[in-house]
Amino acid sequence: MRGGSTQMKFFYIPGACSVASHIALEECDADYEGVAVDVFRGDTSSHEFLAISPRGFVPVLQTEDGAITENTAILVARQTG
Ligand SMILES: N[C@@H](CCC(=O)N[C@@H](CS)C(=O)NCC(=O)O)C(=O)O
Repeated sequence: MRGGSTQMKFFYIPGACSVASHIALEECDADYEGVAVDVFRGDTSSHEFLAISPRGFVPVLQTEDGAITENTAILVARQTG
């Protein structure tokens, strides 16, 4: 993971379905910061997280153009963008 002011943030739960998008980000050498979400601590129902992901789910890829949720959408966005 590398630094940078327009760096994307990727919210994931280790070992959860977000691993599909996580692998894709690594495979395409994307410039992003990984943010591990602790579901057992209640992170997915925190106000901060719900402001980013209103359904309270990972994965979320936060970009300068907004947040992308759903593995499929993230995979397509990385493939086409
Ligand atoms: N269809 C969604 C599924 C998202 C989903 O179910 N995420 C789960 C982890 S696999 C989650 O964030 N759960 C958090 C919770 O239940 O609080 C996708 O593929 O992105």
